[in-house]
Amino acid sequence: MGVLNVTPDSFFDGGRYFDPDSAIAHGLDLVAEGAHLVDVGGESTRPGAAPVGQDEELRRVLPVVEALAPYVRVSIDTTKRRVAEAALERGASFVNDESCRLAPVAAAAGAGLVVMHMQGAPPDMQRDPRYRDVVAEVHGTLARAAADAHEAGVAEVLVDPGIGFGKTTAHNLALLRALPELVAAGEPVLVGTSRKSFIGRILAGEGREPLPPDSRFEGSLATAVLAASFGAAMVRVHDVRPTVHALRLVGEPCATGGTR
Ligand code: PMM
Repeated sequence: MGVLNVTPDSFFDGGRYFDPDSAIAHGLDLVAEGAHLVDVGGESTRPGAAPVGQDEELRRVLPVVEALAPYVRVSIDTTKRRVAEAALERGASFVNDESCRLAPVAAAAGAGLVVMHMQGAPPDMQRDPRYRDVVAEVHGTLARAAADAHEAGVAEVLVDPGIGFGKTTAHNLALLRALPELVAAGEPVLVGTSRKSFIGRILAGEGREPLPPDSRFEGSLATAVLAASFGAAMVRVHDVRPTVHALRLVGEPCATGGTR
């Protein structure tokens, strides 16, 4: 899944693809680089981001969804019902639902659905996230959300532990280590670690300023490889070409039985 944020303020690609023409061109590049799905978002969910009104979000995403849909599966990354509905009318076929409230919308359109775990909401979710048992709580919430989505009539559901959404570095690492258990629960798993701050924190070391998003590529690739080798069905990334190349190597020895 290639990330395409049509926003001025997303933490990594914010402002790069804010006008529709550059967003569409970048989306087509992601397809050429091997993305199976392009995730179009019009509202940043970085911690502390300002909310965006519905009309503005529609204005940002709809031309991009419409232009890309003939070439690739498009998912709409939104928490707003009307934005999801309008994007599905314009050709999107997946809803990336961080709010876990949009299953009926996906079901009505025959679309796929990502259900993602988030504790709190972007304005303050990183203030002091706490869990008694992060793995049990996140996995339990996702199992219920996936069951509800199937019940609502969605056939294709992906579950996503929501790395960085109301989680400390320790919570994120625990969830990554527990991916084999989440995979074993039976729903296909999506993981989004790309360029996130826990990578910058780990690379900088204890007590130092996290490395900035521009310096988190290798860490992102490492976590994508880890997620895929733990059985994740999809990874959500900004850097599609190198990730596709790396994941081809993860799949190859198993797929061929190691021919060389
Ligand atoms: N992360 C971001 C946005 N949307 N959706 C899913 N399903 N999973 C994620 O991990 C996720 C997401 C934040 O990253 P961005 O600002 O680069 O889009």
